[in-house]
Amino acid sequence: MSEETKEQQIHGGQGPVGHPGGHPHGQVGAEGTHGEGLSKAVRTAEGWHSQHMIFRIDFNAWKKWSSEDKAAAKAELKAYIADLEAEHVAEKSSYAFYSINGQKGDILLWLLQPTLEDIYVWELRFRKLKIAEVLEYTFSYTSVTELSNYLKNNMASPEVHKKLYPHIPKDKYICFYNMSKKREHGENWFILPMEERGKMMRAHGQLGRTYLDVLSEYTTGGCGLDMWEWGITLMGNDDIQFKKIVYDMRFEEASARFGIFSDFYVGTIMDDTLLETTFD
Ligand code: 76R
Repeated sequence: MSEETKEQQIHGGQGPVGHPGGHPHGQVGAEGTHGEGLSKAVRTAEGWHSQHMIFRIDFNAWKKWSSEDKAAAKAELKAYIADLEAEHVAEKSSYAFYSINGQKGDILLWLLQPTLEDIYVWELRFRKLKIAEVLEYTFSYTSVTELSNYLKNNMASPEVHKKLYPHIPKDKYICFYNMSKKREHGENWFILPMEERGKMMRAHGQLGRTYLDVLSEYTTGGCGLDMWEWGITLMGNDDIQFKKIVYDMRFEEASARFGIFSDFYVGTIMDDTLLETTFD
């Protein structure tokens, strides 16, 4: 099978969000056809839709609830999470539910679903839960799992499939943040020649891979969907590794010269014990 044919399968109908007739921009060769005046877009593959949502808990309101109402709200929340878990186990979608440290919010719900509509429906269900009466949004990020082909991946390989349709682990800790790349006069990622970007991304990938025994990383792309160009989600059982990888990457050219970052959201998996501690 030629690379081109594999390529078309990725963009042309394999998996839950494939476009049956093939997406017109998804069947280009190694590089995109747009922006040729300056430089060429890298080819990307997309998978599930993604939405990170951060909520703050209004504890003043929560404390006023009766213990019956609290118990009912927790049971309903647990049933919702159990429904997400059932889809996750069946590999139809995935999700993460974590606490968040600091004052940027208290809980993070990350939904990965085949379509934008699926995300919306799960989000609606969440917001109609009784417990949502004490939750306020502090941040949300809508994007789609993305793998760019700077490294000339075999887009039909199982590794690529795992990146696009991830089975999110139940690791103890999460670190989520956004990144964009500079588009400033004199320092503009998007007008660099493909070759130069490729060189930087290969160095980036090489460094990244040295961390794969201690964490997982998921890149989602938000161009045209949200404010930031990418969302980075790191998961692992030792949060210090988040610090180490992000620090290490600051010295890599791609991040050092071009990286612009959002706030960082870090927290702990919301298991039954932490859920009880949070909503007591
Ligand atoms: O190995 C591969 O085939 C994929 C190579 C790869 C790409 C194309 C890769 C690997 N990344 C890619 C793209 Mn990444 N990544 C980040 C951050 O904090 C910072 O300084 C940067 C935030 C981390 C921590 C990280 C980790 N990566 C991207 C992109 C899109 C850029 C573009 O298209 O211009 C961004 C914004 C980004 C940012 N990266 C890896 C990692 C790790 C751990 C890996 C190796 C893991 C893996 O391949 O699964």
